[in-house]
Amino acid sequence: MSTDVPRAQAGALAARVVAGDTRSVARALRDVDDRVPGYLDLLKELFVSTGKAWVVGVTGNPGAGKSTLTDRLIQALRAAGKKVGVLCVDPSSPYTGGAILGDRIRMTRHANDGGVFIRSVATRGHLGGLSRSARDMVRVLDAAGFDVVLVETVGVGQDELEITRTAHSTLVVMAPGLGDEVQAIKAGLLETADVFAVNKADRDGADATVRDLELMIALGTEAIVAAGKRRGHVVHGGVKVDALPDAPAPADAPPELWTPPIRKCVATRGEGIAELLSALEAHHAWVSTTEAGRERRRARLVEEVREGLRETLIDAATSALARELDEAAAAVDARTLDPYTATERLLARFKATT
Ligand SMILES: Nc1nc2c(ncn2[C@@H]2O[C@H](COP(=O)(O)OP(=O)(O)O)[C@@H](O)[C@H]2O)c(=O)[nH]1
Ligand SMILES: [Mg+2]
Repeated sequence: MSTDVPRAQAGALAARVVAGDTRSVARALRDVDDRVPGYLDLLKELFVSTGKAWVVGVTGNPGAGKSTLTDRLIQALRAAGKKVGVLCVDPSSPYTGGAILGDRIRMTRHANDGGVFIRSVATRGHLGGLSRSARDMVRVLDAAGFDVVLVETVGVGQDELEITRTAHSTLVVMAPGLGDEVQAIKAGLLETADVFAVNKADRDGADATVRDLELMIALGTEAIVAAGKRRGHVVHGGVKVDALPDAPAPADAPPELWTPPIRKCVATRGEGIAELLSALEAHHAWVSTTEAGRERRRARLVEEVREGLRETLIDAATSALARELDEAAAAVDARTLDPYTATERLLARFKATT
């Protein structure tokens, strides 16, 4: 689908999105997801109206209960008068949409609620990947005035972890008996998680899962604090944070280090949801008010600009130097030129053309 979105129309559409017009929000999300010509103009217009929504990522193994829990969170947030946008993101299955269909079925009770907007996103395989699409779509919902945007991923793969970097707060959903404990360590979930939900607490093994997590978190925190003392910073959520000159001992956790709380719940029965939401809200407060939280948000925007620059430069260089690039590659292949010199020469040529 490639409907054209001329510049002037982008401004008009942006205004309708900011006014909260549902149809325009749907249209804007589609344009951004499909990257129709002019979608960047739309995002440029919208950016000034963003930065207000609280973005919550929901990740965890398939079947852990993410969608059921998301449905409950929507319910609780609606009861508190919040407008909620939801993105269900599936990086694994481009067009089948099987998992996503299931996700949406679990949230149908909100279909007629104007304060809830649910949209599915599947991978389109374009450059920059799904995490960029997800980030841009979150911006549309943010600009449209949704107080909270929930981003549910299908699983916990590398793409999904990347997507959760869009979020201010990431909820990792575990369930007993899914082999989650091992998975958590493998996927680096400890660094990603801001809050853990141990769902299906109506089943055996929930307490064991909680204990495993507690142990992991305690060990992880000690390691992080120790590393931070050595290197002068602490690392959390993949972001370097400047530590206070005299970082306190692990026992009394430093304020710049968030320790993820664990909450048990039974999503199907709606048990433990209020407590889970409070834990998430506490994290939101931490992100919003502490220097470490501010640094984390700033670092992400800086990274976004860097990424954009990297892409733009690569595009410009490869199109300006198409012939030279081929020649250099052939020379390297023939061992008449080394790749280091090739890179230096290409850079020099590119600089000369600009
Ligand atoms: N026993 C039990 N089953 C649950 C609970 N939460 C979700 N389920 C079930 O687990 C299955 C997977 O849930 P779903 O929300 O689709 O998981 P997702 O793949 O992580 O989104 C469904 O059949 C749910 O009804 C729970 O708290 N207890
Ligand atoms: Mg799901």
